[in-house]
Amino acid sequence: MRALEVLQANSRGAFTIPARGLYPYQWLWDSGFIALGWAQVDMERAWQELLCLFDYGQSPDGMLPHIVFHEQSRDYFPGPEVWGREALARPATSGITQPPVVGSVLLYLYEKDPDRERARERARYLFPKALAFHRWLYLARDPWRTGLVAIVHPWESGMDNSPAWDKPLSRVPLEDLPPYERRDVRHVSPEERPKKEDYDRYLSLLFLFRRLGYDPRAIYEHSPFKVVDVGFNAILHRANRDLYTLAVLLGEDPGDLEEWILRGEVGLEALWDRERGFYFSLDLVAGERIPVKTSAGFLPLYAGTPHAGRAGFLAEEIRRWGEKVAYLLPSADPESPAFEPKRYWRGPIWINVNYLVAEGLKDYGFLSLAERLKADALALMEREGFREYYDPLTGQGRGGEAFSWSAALALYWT
Ligand code: 2M8
Repeated sequence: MRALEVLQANSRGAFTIPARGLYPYQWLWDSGFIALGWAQVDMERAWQELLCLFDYGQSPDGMLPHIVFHEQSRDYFPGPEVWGREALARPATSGITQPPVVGSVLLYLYEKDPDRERARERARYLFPKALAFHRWLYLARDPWRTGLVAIVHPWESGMDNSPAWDKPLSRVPLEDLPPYERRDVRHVSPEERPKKEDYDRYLSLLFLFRRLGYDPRAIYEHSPFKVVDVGFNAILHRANRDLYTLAVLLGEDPGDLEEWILRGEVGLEALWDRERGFYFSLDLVAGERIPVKTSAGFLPLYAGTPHAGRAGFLAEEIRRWGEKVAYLLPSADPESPAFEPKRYWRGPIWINVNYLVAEGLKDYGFLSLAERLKADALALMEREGFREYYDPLTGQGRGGEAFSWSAALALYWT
């Protein structure tokens, strides 16, 4: 299947599912990457992707959920009945969020659209909604105004079973869970997915949040998993900068963006570990750094916060990882004992991360390394098709097939 055919096959009118069977709804950060793909072939469809997300997904307090359950499906667990957030007039949604790439995608669409009237009209409509989402993130997840927001569930990082979450997740008490049946392992081999222990804890957190009525304040206070994810915050910082640019272009009031940018820069740079020369996430419950090297640690390049010296360290580290694998960029340090080249976010290559890190490397002038991340991603997709992820040692495609954000980013790059 060609890249555009993948998007067309996964399109459900105004939104695009990540993959048939495995992920039958609209996911938050997937839709951002997918809109970048639509923008190469059908600008109106790209705008629809974001409009659909905000119009149907956003709650009155600004929150954007990680899944909008537009349709009924028996393919996915946990579905809307497990989350228990059915709304009257809108589709049901999940009760947690995901990395905020949409602000950056909004600026991209605004700049790319040749129909300037449509671009202005759509951007003016979506800008305050994107701003409200960021305001919600700071209110709900940074009550102490540190400049960094917390995630309360591994699913919020988008990198679900990242080895960085092993320790903080192990502290989550197991609920007396009702019997449940995973559906992901009907579509994909269990060796390529999170383990049962992980799912038990993912669900324990879900049921806790549900009992708390999804009240953001109660969740922040009581969640036994509370982490400052370097990847999430890097993406948020870049989106703040991009929304600020958009505000200036549109002549809109930038609200608190300037303050968030200033505080975010200080916050992100505080995640740098001088001894180990890497950016690490913070476990807020234990009050300690999580010294586990994953690809999220390179995302400050995309945020644009490191000074040249630190950026150089990161580029060197990527080159070192590159000597241990056939293709870049593995999602976890290939030398670490936690590295599993086939298992989801514990080693495989993800096309969206290659895109984000390559953008950052380009901004810092590491052009040949940026080119390698892009070339490796394109070579893998050419050889194996648009898979969800790829084994960095053999290049073998893994996880879902005909995967939307892979196809979308191939369109973006070619
Ligand atoms: C994966 O996560 C979902 C939960 O959100 C799952 O495994 O059920 C992750 O790779 C996530 O980053 C992605 O957005 C989602 C849909 O592609 O799948």
